Amino acid sequence: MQRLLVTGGAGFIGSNFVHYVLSHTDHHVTVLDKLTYAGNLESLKGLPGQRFRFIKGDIADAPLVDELVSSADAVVHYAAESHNDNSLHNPRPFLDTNIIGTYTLIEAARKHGTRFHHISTDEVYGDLELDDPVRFTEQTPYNPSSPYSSTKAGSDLLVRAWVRSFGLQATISNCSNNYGPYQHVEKFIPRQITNVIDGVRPKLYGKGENVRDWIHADDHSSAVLTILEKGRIGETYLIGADGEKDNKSVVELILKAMGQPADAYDHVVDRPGHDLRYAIDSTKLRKELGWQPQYQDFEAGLEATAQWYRDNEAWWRPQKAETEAKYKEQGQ
Ligand code: NAD
Ligand code: TDX
Repeated sequence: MQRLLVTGGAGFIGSNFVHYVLSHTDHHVTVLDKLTYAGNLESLKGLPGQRFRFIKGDIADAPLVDELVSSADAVVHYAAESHNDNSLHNPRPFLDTNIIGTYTLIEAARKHGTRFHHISTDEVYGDLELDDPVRFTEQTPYNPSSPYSSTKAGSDLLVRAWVRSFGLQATISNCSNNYGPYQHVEKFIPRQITNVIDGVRPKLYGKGENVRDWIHADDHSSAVLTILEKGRIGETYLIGADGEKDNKSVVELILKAMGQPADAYDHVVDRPGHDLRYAIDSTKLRKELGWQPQYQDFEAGLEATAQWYRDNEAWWRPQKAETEAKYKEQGQ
């Protein structure tokens, strides 16, 4: 039986992971989360009290982190400032959390000899051309574009250096774009689903040609658990489910799933520095650790996600008006 410390467990992917771990293993989970605008305790409702506890706090708070890491068998580090658009308008919190927060955690993990898994993103590799025959692999050079992705790249490099210089017992995973329940309404898919619920037309940045490689959050969780159990220390694993789609097609599928005409969307101002395409080659994870994604039908997954937002309006409604007001200021 393992005691896991999950940072950022009140956010989108972290909360999905906590639900997944508690229903698929006997592990005990402690969540450490600052409850920023992106954290929501409602995402952690109904979990078994004997195997779950929540601590509100900052991953950059060294004494708190030291105490929690000292009593954990493994740390799974999801906490981050995660939204590219926010990073373009106010980068500072991205440095504080993604860089200093990660540094604080790995210092504690090295002191206590604790197993550490660092969650990262494919965005550290920059972007690909639409017709590039090659996808990202573990060997692709780092080339991040935004304040968000550059701080995630920095945090990955810190973890790699701590492995090499101090023998930190760490693995790293870089995953593609996630979708599923509990995702904040600032993000692309939930923003458009909740717009349609509100009778507002979806907003596509620029021409909508940009490609993202979609994976269901549960498939991300199963991959992380696999790496935690079987991954080789010091290794990086790319996580992806062969889910490439351009943004225009995703909006059209959302409109279809929600009974609207396929062209009922608007084009808005593009994101500065907008990465064109991400695509993951997850051969290493599949071959070496035997992982497989379970959600192969993106359209069905999207329909289920749209239904989740219809059924859980009380979860997202409090964030919607403020999020849209911020986008409006930016012409988006
Ligand atoms: P999110 O913004 O939904 O959640 C982040 C969580 O971290 C929130 O609960 C927030 O309160 C918490 N947090 C922020 N700063 C903190 C701090 N200083 N101390 C403690 N807690 C803090 O993010 P997400 O989309 O769930 O992403 C989680 C992780 O997965 C991030 O590391 C992100 O880079 C990575 N990732 C995300 C995606 C994606 O598609 N969303 C894809 C690949 C990797
Ligand atoms: O209203 C929108 N319209 C639009 O066209 C929004 C919010 C986004 N977009 C576009 C921008 C991207 O091409 O949709 C795509 C997805 O946008 P986001 O949901 O903001 O995700 P992205 O920038 O791709 O980053 C996400 O995946 C990688 C997560 O937010 C990151 O945390 C993760 O690292």
